[in-house]
Amino acid sequence: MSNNQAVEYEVIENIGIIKGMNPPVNALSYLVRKGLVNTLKELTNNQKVEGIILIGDGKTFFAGADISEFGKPIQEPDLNQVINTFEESEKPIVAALHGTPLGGGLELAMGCNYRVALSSTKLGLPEVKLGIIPGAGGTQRLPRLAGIEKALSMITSGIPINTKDALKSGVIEEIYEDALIANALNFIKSKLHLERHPIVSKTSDKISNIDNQIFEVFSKKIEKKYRGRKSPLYAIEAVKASTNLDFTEGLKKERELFKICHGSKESSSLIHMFFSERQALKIPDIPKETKILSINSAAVIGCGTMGGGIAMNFANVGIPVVVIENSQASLDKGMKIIEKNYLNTVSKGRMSESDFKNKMSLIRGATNLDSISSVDVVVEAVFEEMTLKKEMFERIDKLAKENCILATNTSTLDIDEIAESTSRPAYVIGTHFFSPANVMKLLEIVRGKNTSKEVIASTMKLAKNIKKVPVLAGNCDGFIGNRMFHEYVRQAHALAEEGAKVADIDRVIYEFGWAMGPFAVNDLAGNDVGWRIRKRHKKEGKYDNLRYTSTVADQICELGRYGQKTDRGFYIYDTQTRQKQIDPEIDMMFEKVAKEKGIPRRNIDDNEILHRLSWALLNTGCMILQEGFALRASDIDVTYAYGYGYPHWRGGPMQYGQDYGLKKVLEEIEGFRENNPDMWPKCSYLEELVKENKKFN
Ligand code: 3H9
Repeated sequence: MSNNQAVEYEVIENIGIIKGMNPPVNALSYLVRKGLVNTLKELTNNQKVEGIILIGDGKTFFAGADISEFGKPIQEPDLNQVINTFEESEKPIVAALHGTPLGGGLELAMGCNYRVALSSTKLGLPEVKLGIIPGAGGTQRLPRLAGIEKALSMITSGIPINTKDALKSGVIEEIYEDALIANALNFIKSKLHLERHPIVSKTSDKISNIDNQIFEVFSKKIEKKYRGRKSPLYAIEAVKASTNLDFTEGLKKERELFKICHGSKESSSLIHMFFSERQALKIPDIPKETKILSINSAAVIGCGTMGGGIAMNFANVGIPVVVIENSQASLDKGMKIIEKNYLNTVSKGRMSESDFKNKMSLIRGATNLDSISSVDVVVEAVFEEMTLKKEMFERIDKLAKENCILATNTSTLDIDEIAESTSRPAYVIGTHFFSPANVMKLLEIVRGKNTSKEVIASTMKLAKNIKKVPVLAGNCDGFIGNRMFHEYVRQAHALAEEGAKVADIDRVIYEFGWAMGPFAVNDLAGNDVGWRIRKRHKKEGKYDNLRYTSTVADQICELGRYGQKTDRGFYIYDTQTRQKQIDPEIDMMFEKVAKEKGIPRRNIDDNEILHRLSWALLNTGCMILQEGFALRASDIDVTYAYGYGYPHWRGGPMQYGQDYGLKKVLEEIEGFRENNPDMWPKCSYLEELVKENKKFN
């Protein structure tokens, strides 16, 4: 029987079953909330019904509040009202969980008398990932069910737990391998004889006599991870309220803190990031029904730092992969590094010994290119040098089977030129992995002019399968990420030449929330990488007339100061601890170069440092959009958050500028342009947006 489109119910013998019908994830949108309350009322009035099962149709139990409703006026009943109605039900209710009961979904389940689950279920309160805190009783009910420590850990990390853990912590009462409804029916029937059923909000044994120190310990523990962020701290405060206020007052406190978070930039930025990441998967000219090539085996050519990391991605999801090197010695060295990386994870307790063995067994080494002949995808990860890559693709073309995707891992090189060295450019695509490739989430996928839609769609799908966040880029020098980064680094050097200290530039960027400042990043990645690219640019006659040409960056490379790997770069590094130390000599080098170039030196404040670096990214991002090398501004934000250590909670470089006000951004850029015309190319796309008072996309 149907109640409304979003919630249905049926009665089997003496049990009513309420079913959420809101695909794809049963988000608790207005119609669902209304449907839940109405359905419960009907089942309460139905004399035949003695107990109730709450379940979600499709792939999951309710995966949380409907995030797309955030920021709009809430239509009643709100989620707290729904949960109260369920908690006050005179007939016992069991929440039968599967998929991902997250956020408001888990909060609703905790408002039921019992919870049972399929073994594959993942339960969690991920609200901090959206810059909010659980706002429908999660901070008050979870501590009562699972204890303070578990609640703090789940709520501040946002990471879902598995059912074994949930059972042990008291969040659920039973686990089933299959037949969820049949098992839930038996479960609730076995409880009908009881006079009273547990109500989470009425219990208090797990929240009594708590030493307040635990909250300080947790605040300290998360300080580094959530640098600059507020919601995780508010979450701790809300959980603390569960121990020193009664349930109703605790809920009020939670509401108050939820509202503060809900209206924050932190939250709007993280929600922007959530939807942007999913939007990036949608390619307007590639229909949903495009054929996807199945990928069951892979080859990676080159087992250096990148190749090894790339191979691990395949093994991690059970795809057998052959890694190929040109000598046994290089292969052995590469395989040893892969093994060491996995063993590191084992030693941290994040991987079992058998899992390690299983992953290693999926990675096979070879020194002969013939090994690629049967695989579904080849990722070439040899040295970043065009002649070498072209030679390699000529050989790959001769050996790879029909329909094999031929991917090149490059950060800047022309995909079309590489594709031309094969007889099948439609199958050639760029896959720009970020180092360390087994850790970094971003995968910049670069379409050449001849890459087929099938190959693009299949590579996007593959990226998701290997747990990457893919962004599609066009084939321009540096694609999206590095083309922008190049301008950002150039700007950092200009600032240093004009008088800002290297350490101050890095400090401002770090304090803004980036993982590292531009100079520290270059030291980590290796200053020789950019040096090589600049030499290539020079050879190609690019950027010849520019006043700022990263002179000091070239000079330190000439001195062999490649960065962390040589213990010296823009900083000096302790060989053992990797601790960095400021080297005044570097600032003196910038001063000397400024003198030679006739650049006047002055004091530059933090605000100018931040804005020049931020708008250098934004202006270049706008150029990339104007030229069609990125599909949307939000794709650029995803690129920066997942590949460059940009703080997610600032929304990405484009969103940050938009929040600041594009008109003000443009005015500042025009001011900077007066001093440095060649650093601030005019971008008509940005100018038009401002003129027409429009936003990105
Ligand atoms: C909350 O509950 C607050 C409460 O404490 C208090 C309230 C008062 N809402 O990720 P997918 C869309 S906060 C709206 O590709 P998967 C998503 O945009 C919420 N839409 O699937 C996508 O749309 P499209 C706490 C949502 O299988 C489609 O569903 N909950 C929501 O890879 C498929 O998503 C969360 O934070 C939503 N809540 O992963 C859970 N969730 O197809 C957030 C998804 O148009 N969600 N969509 O691009 C997730 O983590 C994953 O989506 C999930 C499924 C693991 C559930």
